[in-house]
Amino acid sequence: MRKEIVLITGANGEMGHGLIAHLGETKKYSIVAMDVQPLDDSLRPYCERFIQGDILDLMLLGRLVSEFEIRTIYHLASILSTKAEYNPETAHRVNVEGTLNLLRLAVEQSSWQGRPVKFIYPSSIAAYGLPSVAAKEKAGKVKEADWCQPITMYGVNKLYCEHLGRYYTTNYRQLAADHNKFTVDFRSIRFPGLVSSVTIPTGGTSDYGPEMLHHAAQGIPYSCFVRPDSRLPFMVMPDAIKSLLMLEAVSREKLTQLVYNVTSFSPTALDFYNQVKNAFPKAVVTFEPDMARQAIVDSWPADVDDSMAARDWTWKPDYNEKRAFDEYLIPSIKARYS
Ligand code: AKB
Repeated sequence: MRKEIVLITGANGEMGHGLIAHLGETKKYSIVAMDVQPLDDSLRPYCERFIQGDILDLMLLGRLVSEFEIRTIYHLASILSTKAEYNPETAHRVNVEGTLNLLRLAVEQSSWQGRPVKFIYPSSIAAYGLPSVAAKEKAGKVKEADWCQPITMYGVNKLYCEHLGRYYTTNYRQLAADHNKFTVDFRSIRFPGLVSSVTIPTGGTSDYGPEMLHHAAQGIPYSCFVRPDSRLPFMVMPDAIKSLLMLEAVSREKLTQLVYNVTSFSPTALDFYNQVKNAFPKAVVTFEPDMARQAIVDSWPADVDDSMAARDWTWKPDYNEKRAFDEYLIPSIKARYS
């Protein structure tokens, strides 16, 4: 008998930390975690197994199929927007071919089990691409189907993988006699910039928010790479984890689409600074925009419309801006660095 598990790729990343700690605490699932980097010691007790390896390694994925019965895949591994621009082709391999490998693994598992494996895929506001700051200001809350012309390799990869997930769910092997028998149950969330009190993201373009905060808490000066008036949607990690778990749990019939926006609050970089300065009055932050990274932020929406998630699976964030800083970020970051 193969053991029933939940597979989490990108386990040592920002979201992996939050998800593993949360699922691990519930003790409801056996977790098999995967990452190219070693897993933090703090997460090991929550995992049935940790596999250090690459999602491009087909032999490794093949061994997983023979050993485990995978109920849900949280495919969190990816190369983020800024890092992806330094080597777009490598990013494409990891972000797209890696996702394709996992979708094929999910299909194989579904067919062994005679039921669709759930495939939970964090997409991003990087899937959007607004052509100018004026268009961004005018667009307001962007809906899932609008402005899908991303300007980064990461955004292109995310948008395409959403389509791949839809294809595997509804049209995979559409000419075969057994079409639609055991395909996957793909569900995706387009996340805004994420902020965690535990980890600092690496290689993203919304990183100025969390970087400013973590630098200030450690008394390290920070040079912010976007203009003070730059506005992006953000969300704290507990809400991000909550949304992933809600989307995983909802019954398929309730879902009217496979890709959903979620959001919490939309501060400018200056709003972020004001929150940080309020909590850490000695913080030294300067604004020195990097034009190339600024252009990426300018192409992402200032806000997204998450009414479809609210309607289909009762999504609502627990944290607005005030609660996020006062009740989650500031107290836990102070405790972390004290
Ligand atoms: C990034 O900046 O690349 C990510 C994202 C918005 O998906 N944080």
